[in-house]
Amino acid sequence: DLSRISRALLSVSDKTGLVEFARALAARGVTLVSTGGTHRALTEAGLTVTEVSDLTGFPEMMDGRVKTLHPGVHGGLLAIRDNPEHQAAMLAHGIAAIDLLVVNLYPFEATLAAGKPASECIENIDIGGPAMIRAAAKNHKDVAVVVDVADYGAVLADLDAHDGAVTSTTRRRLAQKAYARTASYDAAISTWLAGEIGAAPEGQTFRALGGTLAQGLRYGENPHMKAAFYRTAGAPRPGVATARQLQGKELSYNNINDTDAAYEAVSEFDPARTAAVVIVKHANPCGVAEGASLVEAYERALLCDPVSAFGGIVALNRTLDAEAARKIVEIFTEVIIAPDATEEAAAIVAAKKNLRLLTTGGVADPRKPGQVWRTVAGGFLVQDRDNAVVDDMPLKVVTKRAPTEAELSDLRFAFRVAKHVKSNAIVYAKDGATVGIGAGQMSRVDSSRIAAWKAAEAAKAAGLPESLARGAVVASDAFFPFADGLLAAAEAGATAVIQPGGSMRDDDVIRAADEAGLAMVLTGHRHFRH
Ligand code: 93A
Repeated sequence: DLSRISRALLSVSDKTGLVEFARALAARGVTLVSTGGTHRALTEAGLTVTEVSDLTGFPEMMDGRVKTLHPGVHGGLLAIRDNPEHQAAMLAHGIAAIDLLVVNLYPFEATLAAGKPASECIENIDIGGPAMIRAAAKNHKDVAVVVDVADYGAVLADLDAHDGAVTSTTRRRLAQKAYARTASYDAAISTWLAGEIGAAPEGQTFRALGGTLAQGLRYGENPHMKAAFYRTAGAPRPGVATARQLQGKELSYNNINDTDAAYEAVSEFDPARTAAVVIVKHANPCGVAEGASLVEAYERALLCDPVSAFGGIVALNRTLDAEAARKIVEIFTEVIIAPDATEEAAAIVAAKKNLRLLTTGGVADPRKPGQVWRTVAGGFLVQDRDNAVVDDMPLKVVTKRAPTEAELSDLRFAFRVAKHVKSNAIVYAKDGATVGIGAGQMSRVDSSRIAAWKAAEAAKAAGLPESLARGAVVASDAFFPFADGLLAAAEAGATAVIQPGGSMRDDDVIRAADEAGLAMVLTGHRHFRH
């Protein structure tokens, strides 16, 4: 699996480390070939180097636009060494094998970043370089290709360890990196051109990120913003991107975003264990409940915040049945999403022409690893999806009083929901239903107050004398930095608390919990969601 390096072609714009690398290659008996500027740099350093025009029989021409685009170069890169016909062709046409290609491209990205005029950007679109890189990478069984100065050392180390050869492992790694480089290079050019011509996002730009266009959208989060919906490659996760829309208006940008939030949340509830419903508004759950049936779960979820639920997204973890459908269509709802729907349920929903009904074929696995990403100005962030599930966390009781079985079950429920509420998240729950949710506040104590206030409002709406927070449990997505948030919960009538722990003031918070007679468990896992 070793391939000996006899001849190397070097053609680099960034000449960092070039002379040292070339000298080290020459010292190991490698013949050097290079293009104009690279050739100049090497001969000035006293190295003996063949000019690429000797291989092609053509001078570099058209301002260097055509210098390596020739069978004398590409034949040497692409010929399969143990193929007799390829060998014969090389012999017939006087083509010499190239075993190592060292190329870094015209600095298109840097030229663009420097704010140079379009003509200069265009002149810095490398054609011959990517062509050679792709040729060498395709033929990595026989050829090593280096596109990054950082790999010079590794190649030399291979040559020394393997008697002047590069291993197949290294060649494959380098080939993968080579295609990644040409892909990102072309993506940069395409993105720039898209900006130049004011192309809609459905253009090439986003395809370069690995998505295929699922749907052009009327507009984005706001009507003045163009938008599109892309599907990424890879194992499909049951959810809004793969769902079948049985009826209703076309989904909007915000619908898709909210439906995703709702379905990811409801997928936390194993349909074999319980029916569950999540109602989402503005990407936050405003009611989540388990129930003996979907209709029961829906009614209990709705009770949490009937005002916000108006115009919401309803996600269910089991096949939508007629009973649940009948109840859901009673109020204005934007989207219903479920693993499936019975014929009768679909017919009931059909009475509401605009209401979208989506079926996914199953719930998503909350534990499944994956990546999520978001853009920042000038870049993007990638991270693992939060696949931590409270059932897998060893819960640590830190208060004098341990939670009762019923409290423990609600604590788990509340923490499961808190994972899907924007930080700072505070969730009150009772008997497997949320009764107050505080979301997205900049201070935890504000979220605590809002959640408690919501629980009081929900009681009023239901004509109940007492806040729904009374006798409920409470979950916090991250630790309480001070006792105040916890005290707000105790005041509202909560009896037990679940939170990650890990604050400098955990002792203060635990003491306050004990003084208020609360039971508290720590999960050791944080569920930030920003
Ligand atoms: O203008 S090109 O697209 N035409 C070519 O045939 C060609 N071959 C190599 N640019 C080409 N190159 C690029 O020239 C290489 O990718 C490298 O970035 C640069 C090195 O040129 P020099 O050795 O003259 O400095």
